[in-house]
Amino acid sequence: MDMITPEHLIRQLDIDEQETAEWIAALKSVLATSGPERARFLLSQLSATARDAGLNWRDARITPYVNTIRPQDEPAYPGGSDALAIEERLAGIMRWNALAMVVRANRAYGELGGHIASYASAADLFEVGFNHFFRARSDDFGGDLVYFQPHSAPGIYARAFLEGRLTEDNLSHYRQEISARSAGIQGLSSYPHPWLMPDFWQFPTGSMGIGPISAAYQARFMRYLEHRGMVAAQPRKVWGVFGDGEMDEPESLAALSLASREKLDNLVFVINCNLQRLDGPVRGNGHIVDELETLFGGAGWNVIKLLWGSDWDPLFARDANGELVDALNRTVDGQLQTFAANDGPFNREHFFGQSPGLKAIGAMLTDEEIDRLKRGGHDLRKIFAAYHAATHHSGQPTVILAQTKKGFGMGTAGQGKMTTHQQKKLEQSDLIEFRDRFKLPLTDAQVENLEFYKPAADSEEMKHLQARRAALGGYMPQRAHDGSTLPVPTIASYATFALDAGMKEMSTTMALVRMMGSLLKDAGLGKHVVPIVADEARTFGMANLFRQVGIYSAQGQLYQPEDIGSILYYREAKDGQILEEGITEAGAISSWTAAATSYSVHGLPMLPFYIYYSMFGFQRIGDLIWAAADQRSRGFLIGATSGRTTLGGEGLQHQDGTSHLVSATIPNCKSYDPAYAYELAVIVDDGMQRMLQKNEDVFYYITVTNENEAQPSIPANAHEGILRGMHCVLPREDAQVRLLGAGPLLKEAMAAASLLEGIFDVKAEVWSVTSFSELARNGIASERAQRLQHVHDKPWITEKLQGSTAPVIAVSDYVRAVPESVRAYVPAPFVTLGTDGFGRSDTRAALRDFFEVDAKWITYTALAELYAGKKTADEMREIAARLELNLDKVISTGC
Ligand SMILES: Cc1ncc(C[n+]2csc(CCOP(=O)(O)OP(=O)(O)O)c2C)c(N)n1
Repeated sequence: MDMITPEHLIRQLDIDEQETAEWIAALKSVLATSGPERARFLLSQLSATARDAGLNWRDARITPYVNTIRPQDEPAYPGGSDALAIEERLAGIMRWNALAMVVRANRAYGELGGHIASYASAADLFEVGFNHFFRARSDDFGGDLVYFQPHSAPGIYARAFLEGRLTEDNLSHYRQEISARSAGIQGLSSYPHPWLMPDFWQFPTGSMGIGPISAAYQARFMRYLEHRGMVAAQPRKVWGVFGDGEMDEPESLAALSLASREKLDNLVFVINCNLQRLDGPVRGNGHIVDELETLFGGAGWNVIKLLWGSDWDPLFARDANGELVDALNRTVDGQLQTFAANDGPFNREHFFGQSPGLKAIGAMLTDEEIDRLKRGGHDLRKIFAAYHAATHHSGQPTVILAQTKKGFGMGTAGQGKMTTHQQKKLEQSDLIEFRDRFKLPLTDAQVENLEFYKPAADSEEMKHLQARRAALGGYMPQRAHDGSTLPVPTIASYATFALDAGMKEMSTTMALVRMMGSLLKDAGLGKHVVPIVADEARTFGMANLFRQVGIYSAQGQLYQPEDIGSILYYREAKDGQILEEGITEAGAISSWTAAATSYSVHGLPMLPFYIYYSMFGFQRIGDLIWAAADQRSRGFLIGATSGRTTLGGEGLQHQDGTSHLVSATIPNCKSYDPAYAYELAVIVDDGMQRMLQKNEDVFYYITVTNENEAQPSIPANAHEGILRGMHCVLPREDAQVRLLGAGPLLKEAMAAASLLEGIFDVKAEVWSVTSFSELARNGIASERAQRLQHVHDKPWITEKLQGSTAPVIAVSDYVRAVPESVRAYVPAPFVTLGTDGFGRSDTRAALRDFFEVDAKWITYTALAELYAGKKTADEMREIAARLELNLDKVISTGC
């Protein structure tokens, strides 16, 4: 324990202790006589003087390793010591039931997994929240929102069991959702998943990092709704309880400056600093709490350290010369973990045994008392004080760094053990120890059988628990879906220009922005539309919206914009409608998710359009989109500047050839790659009908491009095909080949049809494929229905292509796997062309030649299929020569 730390160095540097003491005494006297304001003023004057003298001094951001809130500043505990005692008993019961749930499941099926140690460390943090702070939504209050640490889910179920919301049957089916369902029971999902428990969980947090960033943007979206007058301004809070290990995820820290910049005092993070993650200590050789204090404090958050329980207060009171604080400052987390894993005598010897002064402090306690010394996050009184301070703090978000013990109460079996994270089995002796530790009224046999424990309804505990929740507005978590709808404008009101385009030139991006501009003006729907961008509004031609609906800014606009004279000036406003997130796709999608779930979270449907560079969507932030899907989001994701060969010059890291492959894997995401503005209009209309009118839990991914082209008007009877994935745009009854063109490459297919006819006298039919994934899903469903139920409905694509064996050539601006997904349902020879490989920067024409997806390559491919076995290699070379194609191109797949 002989470590050189800053505190050691400070002591060595203190060449005049007498002088130091005088300065400190002077400050204390100012504090006592003139108060903290005056003290703060004097300190900043001193700081300014030091700066002027060139001292280059800055206060360290790390405060001593003690509680921020002093005992004398703690508020009284509501209900006094009686309530405290009941709540401690309740926390013990929650712990037991959570533990029993996990151990039971694993006794029966060893593969189910689950966690005991995380909730064991977090139980008190949750319980104080549930008993005193987390307010449910009611008729006149919007409710607080809580993001729960995912692997603490068993504890949340345990509470719902006591509240009467879950039954023993539910608890017995923890992590057995499928078998539960076949028994007519709601199983309990491993982690918070609204998709699986739609009446219970609100926010999926199972993927580390998603919870923190989502919570921050959720708090910001709440403000956005308030500032725009969409919901009443109420003192609601967004709480997030997260792990200290989880803070290493970049997303966890990504929104810290947003939260402080926007003064989100409706946001409280509680970081459960049990000092351990899965493999071992989070910062074995340092203090994670100090590191987080620096990070959050530096970002402008109000930081509350909640490190030690009330039983430490008398020890600190005895610590006149700071030896105890000094020892805590010096004890790194790895060592604190060892202390947690060992008993009183060990701690007496190795912690209090470090110096005579510490020994004397340790002598105030028995070994048993040393063993039971609580960390702050296990002391209801201290937790209450921290939460109380957080909820009364204004102007800044608050983080509570709550020090706990991982596996608290799991005794020698698990507390503070390196391996405790994954422990899901306990010996009988450990279970008995746990029972005794938390004074649970269970017999040995009940313990052996892992029986769930629920006190009688008229017991003190149950009455208190119910009364507290009633006082806080009801149970939590609870996910609402009240079925409110929004009026969907007629398609003619915003998209006539696209439906009757009459070969007018425009890109699909322009068409989308124009539709959105009209939707924003709609009297009924308009104010519910939320345009979201990550610093690309100008790229997508959205600058006109700056002026039209304004950019949301909590502070309004404190400057005169340089372009004030222009009609499209950069207008920021407190009631602005656009969420301009800056360069953070992760942040922008978090805003989108908040808006896309507002129908449930706030009972207020919104319609978000997040428009972004398609390459920086599913590829970059796919997991956040997966979480949005779990959360039953409803809205539009618009992948702009899409298409590997359509984006042109931007090159390898910008050209997206894969997003449709990923989006197709998300069950409730409907993906479209439209070619024409009228297709886009039909898809947007369908999306609004399904999401806003029929309340379907789906969302839409639509790729649009920046390539200008002549837009035809909508042909008759195209509607169903557009939505189901393909419709015919160039019918030919006696077609010798069929060309399926998707998105921007439809025009190449159309040009190929002309070449085939004009040069080679081959008749080609052309189909516009708006969605390979919808076609494939339909194919999979039909195939299964045939196999299992002998239902012989043909897939849409089969139905459309049957009756001919003419070869089918499909071309997409995405990798070939996208069109390949429909191969099984094509009743004719089938060839796919796509853009596999790395992108390049060049013109569209050069890229399409390079990837072999342009009109000439489509033509050649169609002829190669048509003439297979009929023409020699030389004859095919001749054809290629006529098309000016080089069949010996060295690079054929873009690699
Ligand atoms: C993105 C992601 N990576 C990894 C995991 C697996 N995982 C689940 S919990 C956990 C450790 C969490 O440690 P911490 O945040 O400190 O919480 P504790 O359990 O210690 O309270 C890990 C690695 C995950 N769920 N998500």
